[in-house]
Formats: sequence, C-alpha cells, structure tokens
Amino acid sequence: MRIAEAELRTVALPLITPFRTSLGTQTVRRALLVRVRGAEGEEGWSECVADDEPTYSPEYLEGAADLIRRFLLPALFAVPSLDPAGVAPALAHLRGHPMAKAAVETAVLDAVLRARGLSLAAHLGGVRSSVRVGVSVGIADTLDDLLDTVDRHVGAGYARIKLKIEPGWDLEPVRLVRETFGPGLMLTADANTAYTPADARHLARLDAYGLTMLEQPFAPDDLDGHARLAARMDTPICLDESITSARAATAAIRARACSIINIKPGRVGGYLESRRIHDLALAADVPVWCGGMLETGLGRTANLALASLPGFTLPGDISATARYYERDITAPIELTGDSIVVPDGPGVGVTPDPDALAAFTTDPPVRVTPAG
Ligand code: SMG
Ligand code: MG
Repeated sequence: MRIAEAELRTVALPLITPFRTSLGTQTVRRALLVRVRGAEGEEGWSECVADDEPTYSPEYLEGAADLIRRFLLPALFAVPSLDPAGVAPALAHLRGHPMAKAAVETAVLDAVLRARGLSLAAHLGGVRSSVRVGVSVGIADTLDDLLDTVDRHVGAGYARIKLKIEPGWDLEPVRLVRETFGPGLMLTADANTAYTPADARHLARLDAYGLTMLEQPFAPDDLDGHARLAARMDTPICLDESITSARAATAAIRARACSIINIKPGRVGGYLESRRIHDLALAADVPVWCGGMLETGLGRTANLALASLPGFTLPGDISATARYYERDITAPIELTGDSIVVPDGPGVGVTPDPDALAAFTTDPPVRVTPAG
C-alpha cells in the first residue's frame, strides 16, 4: 500500500477499578489510536500501548504521538509500495520507540490484511480458534479486598491469576491466595522491577507457594541478577520489561535469565517481531504468553491473534472487557469458560465503534498527510 493519510486520536476510558502496581495506580486508560488510509482506500486501525507516564517503559503517550506524526509517518509516506514487513526496516534508522513503531506497523498490517481478506491470526500462523486467558490482579488496600477480587475472577472462569507484588505486599498475599483457593489454582506474581538482587533470599521464600512463575523482579537490564535468582529458586522466572526485541530474548535465554517469556507486541516493536520471539522461544523450549497493557478492545483483539500461535502455551493477560471497562471502543470481548474466541475476520478483526470513539475522544483528532 501507499499511505495517503493518517489520523491520531487520544481516547480516555475510565477503568472499572483502579489498577495498582509497584509502578503506580491507574484509574483511567488513555490510549492513542492510529488510523491509516491507503491511496486505494485501504483502512487500518491500531492502538499504541504507551502509558501516560514513562514508568513501565521509557515511552509515553504524548511522546509517541509526536514521534509518529513528526518522524514515523513521514518516513513511511516516502515508501511508494509499503508491505507490513517493510515498515520496521523503513523505520530502523530511528532509534528506540518500539511502542510507537508497533502502532504504525499494526495499522499498516490491519489495512493490508483487510484489503486481502486475511485475518491477523492466519497471517501470523495461529493454530487455535480460542485461547485460555488469565487476569492480572492489582495490589489491594487490604487482604480481604484481594481475596474478594480473586474470588470474583476465579468464579468468572479465568484460567490463571497473576498477583502484582512489591516489597511489603508479597509473601503474605501470595500465601493467603494459595491457601484460600488451593493447589489447583494457576497462580503467578509480577513485581514490575520492584526488587533488587539483595532481595533474592526473601523472594526465594515464594517457592513455598507453587507459583507458575515470578515475573520481572529486577531492573530490565539486569540479566545477570535474574540468572542468579533463577539458579537459586524453584519458581520459574519470566521476563517482561527486559525483553525488548528478538535479540534481547536470545540474550536472556542464553544467559538463563528466564525460562518463560511474556511477549507484548508494543514492547518489542510489533506483531512481526513478536512472532520472531515466539519462534526462537519455541525452538529453545521456552514457553511464551501474551502480556497486556490494559488495552481497549482494539489492542486486545490483536493480542488474541498473537496468542493463537502454537508456542503460547500459558494463559495471557487478555481479559474480557468487563474486567477493565464499563464500555469499550469495540464490541465487548467476552469470556467463554476460561477462554476467549480468536476473531477470524479480515485484519485485526474489529474496528472502533464511531459512537464510542465520539464519546471517549479527548482532543480533536490530528490528521497527518504527506503535505504535512
Ligand atoms: O492488560 O490486563 C492487563 C494488564 C496486565 O499486569 C498487566 N500488565 O507488567 O505485565 C505487566 C503489566 C503492565 C501494565 S501495568 C503498568
Ligand atoms: Mg509484567
């Protein structure tokens, strides 16, 4: 395709309940949406997962919007015949910013696949028509609140519960949830880098609770620290923030810093790089699962396509709409048993609902054309 114009808009969706992690508390999900239109009328949509603040990653929403408008789109306008696989190479001279790049690549993928009548799941090599999913449970005000929340999600059918932890909220909540819900519950913990290797002895006490994994205890660039922890703990270590590319995934596996990988398309620069990480992890016998960034229905639907690949053997952080939002910008995503159906429509398989867009858009959309 040749991109003729693009539109950037920000939506703000109130979360049903505040989401607290070791990085902070979110009550509203602001999301940057990208729409591209091709010279032949092709149209594609995507969502950039950059947050309001650069806490989870160095990227943030306004920065991503600026970068897309000033650098990424102009670089792509200059390509007369743009294939989805050509987007990353055309942007490779611009350093960093995987979330912004992923959003642009995904919009192009959606436009091209829709024009060809092919689903994203089929294009990526998906093998499952529905995927098992879990829910990520934030740090609660009290242990009673935590148990109530977990009980609700277990009752809804989720295949796995992930508890956010931080110093002061770790052994006790994990112990209590394990004791209350029994050994049959698939349980994990995610620290979002809240610990240092000096906490290794403390973290090793989590081994008593049969966690399926401990996610990202240390800083993103501390592969050595994670490798040492992995060597002393029985609980498998999973990396999230550390895995920024296929090359980073290879380095982490070689260093034995993790035995499980969380793949988030935004963090690694898109669905095509996500597939490469999936492929290399599968070859190395490292299970992967699809992470979440509190996406709207648009981003979560695309994640379902990725999670249908064969190496995604663990339930992902792709919950039903009801876990996040009263009203979404797409039709609500529903849980069926412990799974969600992978859409098979062309492209990502959903487009934002115009009424919902009108209701949630915060600023006038910005139109970007080759003329400026
Ligand atoms: O989308 O359900 C979701 C949230 C999943 O916990 C989740 N994401 O580190 O894995 C993670 C976090 C990142 C976002 S919160 C800062
Ligand atoms: Mg994580």
